[in-house]
Amino acid sequence: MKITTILTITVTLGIFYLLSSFEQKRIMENTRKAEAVLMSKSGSKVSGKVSFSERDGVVTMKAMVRGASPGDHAIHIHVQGDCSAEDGSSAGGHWNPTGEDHGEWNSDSFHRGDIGNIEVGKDGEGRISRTTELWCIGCEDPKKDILGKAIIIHAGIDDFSTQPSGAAGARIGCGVIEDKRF
Ligand SMILES: [Cu+2]
Ligand SMILES: [Zn+2]
Repeated sequence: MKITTILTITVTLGIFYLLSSFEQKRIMENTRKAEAVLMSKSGSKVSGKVSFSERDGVVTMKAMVRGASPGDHAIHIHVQGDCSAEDGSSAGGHWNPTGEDHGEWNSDSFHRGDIGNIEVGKDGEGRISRTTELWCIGCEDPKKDILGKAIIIHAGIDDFSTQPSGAAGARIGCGVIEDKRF
């Protein structure tokens, strides 16, 4: 191989490496992350984690629940980031910064905390994900900012119609949404 060919390949690879590390850095700097670690409430055995990441104005949520009974369980963002009460009541009502009625996610009227229902299998595990421009992580717009709120998992199903909270029953899991800087 000619020396010029080797040089050309080396320089090209070097440039690719630099560009990809710049791109990596750009993505890291433009990504914010938050997380809620779920603790059991009302005598349940629920655990799990809800992670959020925001990039270019879009928030992606991934929730994982363990130790719940098989079937659908309501999952919401509640307004107070306080899981201290044994029944989860300290988390307050649904996060509803736009003053709408309770409802199904992305319907005509819904709370910004109305994530929906998480389907739990026979093994007690369930997952749900959401991608939205309606939330942000620490942007200080009170209509969008999810930091410092609480994730609540309920014993029952959200019927999407009963006011103000979908008749979802007891609170069996709770976690505060906290900033997670890398
Ligand atoms: Cu709830
Ligand atoms: Zn609601």
